[in-house]
Amino acid sequence: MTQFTFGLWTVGWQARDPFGDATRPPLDPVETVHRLHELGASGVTFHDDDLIPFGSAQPEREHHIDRFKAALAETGMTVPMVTTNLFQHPVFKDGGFTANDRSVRRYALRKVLRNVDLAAELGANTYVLWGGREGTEYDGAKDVRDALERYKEGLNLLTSYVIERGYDIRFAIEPKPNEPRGDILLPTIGHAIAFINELEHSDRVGLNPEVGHEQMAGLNFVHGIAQALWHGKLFHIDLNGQRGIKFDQDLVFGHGDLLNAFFLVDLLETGGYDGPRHFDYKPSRTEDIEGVWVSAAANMRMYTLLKERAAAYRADPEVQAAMAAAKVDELRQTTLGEGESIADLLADDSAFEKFDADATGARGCGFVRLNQLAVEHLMGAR
Ligand code: GLT
Ligand code: MN
Ligand code: MN
Repeated sequence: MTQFTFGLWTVGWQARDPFGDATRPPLDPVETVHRLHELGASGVTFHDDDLIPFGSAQPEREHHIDRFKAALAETGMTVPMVTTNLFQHPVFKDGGFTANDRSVRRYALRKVLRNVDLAAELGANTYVLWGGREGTEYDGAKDVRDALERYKEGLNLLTSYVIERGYDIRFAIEPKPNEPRGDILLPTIGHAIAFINELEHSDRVGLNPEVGHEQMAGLNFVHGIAQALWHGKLFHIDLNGQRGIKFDQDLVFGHGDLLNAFFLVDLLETGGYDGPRHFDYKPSRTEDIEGVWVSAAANMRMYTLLKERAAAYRADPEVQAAMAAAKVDELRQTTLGEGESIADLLADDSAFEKFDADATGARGCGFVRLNQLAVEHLMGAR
């Protein structure tokens, strides 16, 4: 059974945007746990402030945690991932880990550490860091090299902390190119991977890529995920939909670039990712509370349909023949033979002197035929 999870902030979004007020009432996290469970989800995720309102006193804090735990126990829902809100309160207007103001950075770290303890208590093994406010509008406002040093310092402290405490927790950075900041640090999967390689305990740090965030930058999400898998860095994933290069839409999964979603599911199902299929979407502002649950169910239904169709695509003998004709599997063969040296390659005249580049260049690759078969499977036409 596919493990589907949702952030409390997704269905709980009241649809307040920069231009308009909320169109829906607040949702009680306890109700969210029950409703998502009924719909077939296996777990929930949250920011500290989604569960415990910012600034709550200790007894209040405990009350919120206790009734949430009771809902989890009643339903058997899990909490595989937890994260921190370092973007809402005005104190974080210039970021958390990379704010120019050092006291803000120290406060941000304390806020995260407190919530990491709660994450461990609830059995979460992934802790997401989305640095939406870590960035600038003006190039002179922040020295990016200093900001990256401070980001690194923050991550090194967090990994040391979980190791010291013996927590089974890994951190997952979530890249985004812009919004709410004009330019956000670690804007893409590629930037984040390069950054992770500079960290002290880099094995404890990976990625939580979001479909729409890469697509906002015009990038191919399937390629990004494939590279993250190749580096062993796909720790978690945020599934949703986005229609091209514009503001972050957070549509239902598959309601954006459907063909890319098809190949994404194919990759997740065959590429060795065994983490939760986590939906980070926003029920559109036009929907009422009933529409919220309809859209939540739609995410899981889309994933399941795409999974079925991707499996049928792979099992289709015509697809297998088209893949063979397109030499998809040949890319798995090493370019030099086993034990073959550069000297051997240089001595092989069939590789160069006798190689007919014109004839090979004239041969079609057959990729369109293969893609048409994929689209037909996706459409249910086969
Ligand atoms: C926020 C953001 C998401 C992140 C969440 C985790 S918060 O809603 O838009 O992409 O995953 O902090
Ligand atoms: Mn988003
Ligand atoms: Mn996200």
